[in-house]
Amino acid sequence: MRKPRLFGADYSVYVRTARLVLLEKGVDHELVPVDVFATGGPPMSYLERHPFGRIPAFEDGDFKLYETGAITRYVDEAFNGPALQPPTARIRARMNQMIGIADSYVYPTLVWGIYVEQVSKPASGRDTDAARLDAALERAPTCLKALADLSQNSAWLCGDGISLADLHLAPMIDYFMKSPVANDLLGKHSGLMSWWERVSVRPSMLKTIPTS
Ligand SMILES: N[C@@H](CCC(=O)N[C@@H](CS)C(=O)NCC(=O)O)C(=O)O
Repeated sequence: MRKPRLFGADYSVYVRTARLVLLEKGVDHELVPVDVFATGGPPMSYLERHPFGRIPAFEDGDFKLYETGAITRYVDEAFNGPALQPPTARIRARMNQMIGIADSYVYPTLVWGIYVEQVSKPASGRDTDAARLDAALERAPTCLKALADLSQNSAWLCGDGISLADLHLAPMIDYFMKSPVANDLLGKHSGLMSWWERVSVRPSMLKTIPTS
């Protein structure tokens, strides 16, 4: 039976996004462990799947793919299950815009700049890079305001139905929400806060809580 394989670790926001999409589509799949942060990096053989050594990578039969945005769109289009991309060009463009914002601004700012510097590094005995944290704290309001403005208080980020935008952003916001500044910053946008309360209890989110 067709059973795609996803390569990566459950701590990764991008692996989680791909898993969320597979789960929301109801696609039976296997998660093959690859730890990119292991001492010495991922196994050399993994570079054949992903020459940049990042996670996730994906395989559906003889079709191999890397880059989360490509994986999630492929899974949405190649498998049965609820459509996760809006049917109209403009709303789909909005969704792709939000995914671009997630990759270019939200991930480096809210995950690496704030969560990693303020929560993850101190928890593992490493020093916070104060300059990096300050820069992220300065940029965070712009990230959140952009998402709030574009989502316009709708139930999901692109309207009435859950889409790839929600599934790309939810794992990033989940790490961000563990930082002490998050509630105040997100609380300035009631629509986004309601979205977070809705998406964070989705069965797919609860099934993919990082264990490491
Ligand atoms: N552009 C890649 C980004 C994936 C990515 O950055 N994954 C992180 C884990 S969340 C990673 O592999 N980091 C390893 C590293 O930076 O060396 C995608 O969309 O899949």
